[in-house]
Amino acid sequence: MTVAITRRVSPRFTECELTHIERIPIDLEIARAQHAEYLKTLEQLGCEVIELPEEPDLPDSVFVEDTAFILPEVAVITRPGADSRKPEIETIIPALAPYRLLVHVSAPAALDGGDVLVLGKKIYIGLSTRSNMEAVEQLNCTLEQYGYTVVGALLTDCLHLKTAVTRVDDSTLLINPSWVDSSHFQGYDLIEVDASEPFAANCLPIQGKVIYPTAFPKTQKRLTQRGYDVANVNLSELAKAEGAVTCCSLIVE
Ligand code: CIR
Repeated sequence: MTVAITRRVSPRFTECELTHIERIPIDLEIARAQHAEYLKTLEQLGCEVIELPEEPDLPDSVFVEDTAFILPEVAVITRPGADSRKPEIETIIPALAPYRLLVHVSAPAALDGGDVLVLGKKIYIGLSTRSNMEAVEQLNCTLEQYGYTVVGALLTDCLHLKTAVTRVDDSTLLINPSWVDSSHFQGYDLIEVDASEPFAANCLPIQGKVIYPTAFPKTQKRLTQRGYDVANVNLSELAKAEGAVTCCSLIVE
């Protein structure tokens, strides 16, 4: 059974962190309704959805992806780069403990889960405003015993590595080559986003389907033309907070 750990939208969601986009009004009720649809999609794809209670004082806490990443052997609890987000890990630790041995990164390392792209035994960390080389070094030490190599990848103009590139399947990545150097990913089949849809590189493959925003029809066509079966979700209000489809769940296979 695939488990998806999620968290309800905070009542203070409209006070979210923003780095690369302008603040525009967010409708909290629409954000909550869209989040509920996202959870329904996960359930329809066969996930057991765990919904953690809302965090009244943590605006970005719906974006649980940033608090951890999960490998077959262990789960790594991150140390989020934004101070407002550091307390988010406290309730993620007991939520993940039943599923995996937990390991941690510690200061001076900073790491958002959105910067972590796991491709087999190679783990890419986006060197962003949120994640640093100390995290790469610590993870290399911690995860070497399980056979992983951890490398940093420079980003330009986007929040997280997974804003710029995500896995579609074991051999295929969806990428915006303007935001991350595609030469990191030689050997993979790369699907480039349509140039008019720079935020289109974030997708969530689950149980043979690809959860994907309704906002990027041109890039979606590139996925469907290659035979991928897309499950659409409208996350327009969460996108105003710089969130996307991977950000709202922690997937435990
Ligand atoms: C932040 O700036 O931290 C949030 N407003 C957005 C986080 C999105 N998370 C993700 O892409 N993994």
